[in-house]
Amino acid sequence: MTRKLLLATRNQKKKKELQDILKQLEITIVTLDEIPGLPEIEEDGATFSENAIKKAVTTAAASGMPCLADDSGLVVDALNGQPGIYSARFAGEVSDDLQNNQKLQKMMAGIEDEARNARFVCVIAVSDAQGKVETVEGKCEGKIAFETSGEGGFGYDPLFIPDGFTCSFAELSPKEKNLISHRGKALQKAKPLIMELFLR
Ligand code: ITT
Repeated sequence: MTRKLLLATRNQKKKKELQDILKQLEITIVTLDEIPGLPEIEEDGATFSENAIKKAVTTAAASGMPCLADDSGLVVDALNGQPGIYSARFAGEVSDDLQNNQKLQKMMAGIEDEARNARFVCVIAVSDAQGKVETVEGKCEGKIAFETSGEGGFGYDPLFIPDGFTCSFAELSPKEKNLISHRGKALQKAKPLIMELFLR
């Protein structure tokens, strides 16, 4: 039997990270781009977990395939947890990474180094076509930099200095980022859930 898992994301850079981390599993990864006609999903949950579950369950039901969804974002202490679940559209409904980073930098202006703590959070939901769903979470603690640096990664990576490092996520290689990132940690926890899907 072919083991096929559908990744429910439209973010191409997130998709690449998920594919890289999952490539050790002996399963075929299929993405939304390969399956036309699947619904757009409104992310209207109040938590990362609600959004990840909605994306995974709705896509699994519509495609008839087991499905993995990621809801993630940056939680900044000095901004009372913003941008949080609104990370993708922080600077407006159609905002891009550059605009989101500029808004974050502006809101963090004048905040001292000791008060710049933040973390990336990633919730992964894994659902079968019948809607049986489980979630796991990964976090990566760090600080918001004063200036952007690096060209790699995506989203807020140029402004995020992970704990134990002096460079930003955007200056790490994909392999280095995946080893310590919120997504890398969540996916390590998700691996047994994924394998279990195919034993049912
Ligand atoms: P899908 O819902 O289609 O997966 P999305 O980009 O809308 O794509 P989310 O709603 O989960 O995904 O929002 C995630 C946002 O959080 C993302 O657009 C970035 O702004 C930020 N983010 C998440 N993980 C990140 C990472 O590893 N590095 C930098 N920014 C990240």
